[in-house]
Amino acid sequence: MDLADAATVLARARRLVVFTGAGMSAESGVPTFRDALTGLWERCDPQALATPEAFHADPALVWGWYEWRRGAARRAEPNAGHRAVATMAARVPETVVITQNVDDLHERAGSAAPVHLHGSLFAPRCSACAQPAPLPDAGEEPGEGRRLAPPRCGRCEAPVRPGVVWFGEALPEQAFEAAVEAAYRCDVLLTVGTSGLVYPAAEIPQVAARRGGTVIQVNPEETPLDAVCAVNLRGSAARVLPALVRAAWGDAAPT
Ligand code: BV8
Ligand code: ZN
Repeated sequence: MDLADAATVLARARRLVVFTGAGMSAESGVPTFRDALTGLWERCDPQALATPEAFHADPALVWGWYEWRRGAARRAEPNAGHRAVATMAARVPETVVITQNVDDLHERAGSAAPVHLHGSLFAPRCSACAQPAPLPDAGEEPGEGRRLAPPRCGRCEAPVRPGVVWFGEALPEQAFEAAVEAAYRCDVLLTVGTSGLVYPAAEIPQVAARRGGTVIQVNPEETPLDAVCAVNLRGSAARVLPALVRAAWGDAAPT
């Protein structure tokens, strides 16, 4: 099955889930999780750096990494793939965007309220009392590879932490429940730019397939999700998704 088949399935969808990973933002120049390791951090294993233990051991190293990544996300622009996802939601009555990404590119491309399973770079909070913390001013982010001491909580003086979900931390309960519910109900799930290796997020496409939903994958590489998808489109998000929108609805797809 190929793009034309995927477009036929999509055009008929009534309840669509779009499930995205770091590959969705790759063509916007946002480093994927694994390649955000340069300079000071290149020797680090991302799975070791993205943990509460790493933050506790060296807050400035971890806060610096996230602030550098937040600056990169802030300077990035949504790509044609993000815009195609926003167009789909205007065509399919019930569409839920579920993302593992911590950038805000889906929002900036017009997707309303995407479900962030792994939190967001734009929602720092107190590491002790969880009070939301103000975003540092734009341009205050550190240069690549710089340590930066985290700000202190205005209420209890504890260090502020990034608003992301670290390895070993539970996913936000409300977000995960909403994602499972959407995967349970959908008739089509489009998975884009995810390696399908991180759990429990990687369960989402499998829930949809088990419930009889049709899973379409967009990824230049093979992933474990190949096993559950009915249509496998080998290609990049910014090229395949606009073509899919054009083929499904004849729209002048976003460029
Ligand atoms: C939890 C936020 C329990 C932070 C992230 C052993 C076996 C199984 C599981 C585990 C295990 N040991 C530990 C675990 C659990 C662990 C886990 O799954 N580990 C994996 C690595 C084995 N999971 C957890 O710890 C989770 N929590 O389990 O808690 C618990 C329960 C109750 C109470 C307490 C505790 C939390 C996981 C969340 C971690 N946080 N992000 C940050 O960003 O710094 S994960 C992070 O990595 C991303 O968010 C993302 O989810 C993940 C990387 O995945 P992808 O998005 O897929 O990105 P990746 O780079 O891997 O792949 C990119 C893909 O895009 C590729 O396929 C590529 O081909 C493709 N691509 C490239 N370019 C393009 C493209 N596609 C399209 N277009 C392109 N242009
Ligand atoms: Zn506090």
